[in-house]
Amino acid sequence: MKIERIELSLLKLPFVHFFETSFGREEERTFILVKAYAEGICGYGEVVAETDPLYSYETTSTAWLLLKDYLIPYVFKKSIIHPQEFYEGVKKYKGHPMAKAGLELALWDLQAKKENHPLWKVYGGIKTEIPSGVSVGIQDSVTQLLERIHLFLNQGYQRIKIKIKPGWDIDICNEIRKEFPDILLQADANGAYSFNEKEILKKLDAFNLLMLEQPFPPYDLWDHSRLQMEMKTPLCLDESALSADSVRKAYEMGSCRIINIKAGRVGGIVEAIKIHDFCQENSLPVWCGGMLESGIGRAHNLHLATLQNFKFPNDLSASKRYYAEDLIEPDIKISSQGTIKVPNSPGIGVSPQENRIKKATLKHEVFKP
Ligand code: OSB
Ligand code: MG
Repeated sequence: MKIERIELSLLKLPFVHFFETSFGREEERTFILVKAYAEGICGYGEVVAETDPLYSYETTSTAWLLLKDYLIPYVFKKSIIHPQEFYEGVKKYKGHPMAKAGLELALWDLQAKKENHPLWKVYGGIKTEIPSGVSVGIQDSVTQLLERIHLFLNQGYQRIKIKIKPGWDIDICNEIRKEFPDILLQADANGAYSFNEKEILKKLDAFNLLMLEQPFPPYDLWDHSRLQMEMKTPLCLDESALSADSVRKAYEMGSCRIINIKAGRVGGIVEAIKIHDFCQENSLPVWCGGMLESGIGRAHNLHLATLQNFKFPNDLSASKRYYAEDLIEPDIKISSQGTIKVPNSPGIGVSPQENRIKKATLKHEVFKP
């Protein structure tokens, strides 16, 4: 398929409720939307890089630069391009997985639309409904946090993930367990602890957590493996699970017992599937993380989560949990059983709304061969 045009848009969407992690509080999401056109079809992808380099070194500006100067020119240089080919071809450029993933996702959507199949069928998924969990940020008070947990449980979410940081950890888990002794509960530190704070983390073993996500900073595998030896709670890697190769090393070192897969973090669907397959062969369960994507990125995540080894509720919540008006129709809904139906129309299977995209656009650029 010859790509005739690629468009980048920088969009800003306000959250319905602020989202606070150990990095700080965000009131809105700014991200890059990628559109790739061929034969009258448009494929959509989303770059998960944020405005500031807090989750990883990438930002919306670095991703825009990589796309403009390297990744888009590569696509135009090749006259026929399959996402797999794109993955192989841009490997030579070091790093910048989020920029690569955004364009690869657009090529996957395009490919699936051309084959007239929903994405999940194109890459071999097996599920039609995805178990849904919700990631609850740090709140102004424990009361507010408990209220939000109540709200989400009433909406049907199968598990609650809370964000922790030094000072918002043990006491918070204690309060939650007093109110909700039996819910599926997990904690995500986004790398906020250092190894010399491990005695605090070990206290989390008292709360029967499903997992503890990324206690130590990104890129680390060694300290995670030392902590896992001393904790019964399974550790899960997010920021440190950078590629199939780093996941293999994490497995061999015993750095975790669970892997959070995000196509954006690892450079796209091809790498995400490699991680999935490696984990499946080695009995390491995975689940699908999120980066507060718009409905476009989230639809991609839903398709990915249809693969067999996704074994836990995912950070895939309903549109209205994030945005007053999502970019797609129909919006993503959660059933009373706490699941989300995988769209079955071709490609991502949902319809991006051009009028809403336009309204949210801060910057736009069109690229042609
Ligand atoms: O660590 O999983 C994370 C959002 C932005 C950046 C990092 C993370 C998150 C979330 C939100 O936890 C998950 C979601 O999209 O629902
Ligand atoms: Mg995380």
